[in-house]
Amino acid sequence: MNPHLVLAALLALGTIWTAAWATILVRSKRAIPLDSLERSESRVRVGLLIAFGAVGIALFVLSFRWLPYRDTRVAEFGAPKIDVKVVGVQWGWSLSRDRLPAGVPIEFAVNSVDVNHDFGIYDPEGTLLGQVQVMPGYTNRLIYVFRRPGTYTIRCLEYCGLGHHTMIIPLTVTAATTK
Ligand SMILES: [Cu+2]
Repeated sequence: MNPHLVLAALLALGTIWTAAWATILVRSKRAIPLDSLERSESRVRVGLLIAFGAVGIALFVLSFRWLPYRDTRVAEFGAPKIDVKVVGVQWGWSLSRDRLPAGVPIEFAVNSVDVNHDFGIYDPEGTLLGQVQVMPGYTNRLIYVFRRPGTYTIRCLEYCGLGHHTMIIPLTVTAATTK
């Protein structure tokens, strides 16, 4: 998500919030009978509650398309054409293949044989492209399409013991489609 959009949304919500409370403050200075003041304040509170609830629910629903779950990844990248089995172990990675073609949806099926790890893929410039939790007894899935060939890097992103920092291996992405 564009960080400037997030900032703009936060500023807009903050402005509305501040304006709403400023309005309440200004109105509360008028000498009006206490019971009618309480009634109007409670009306404002209920109105604000409904308004912010509606905005929150709308943002929650709109954010579904960014969820990194399998169905949203398939919708974004297409059905995976290559499966790669990944096993994390203290302290290393085992991949069923370490040469992959660019431009093809790839599904990494990720598992651990001991403790929790985290499977992170970095591009040749060191930017994190995607990651999933690596858990014993559960296969987590990450679908990704490499846009260009190069030497990518897999790193463990969850501290998993003394040798955690050694869980780094290269991943070669080739231009040609090799199955
Ligand atoms: Cu680790």
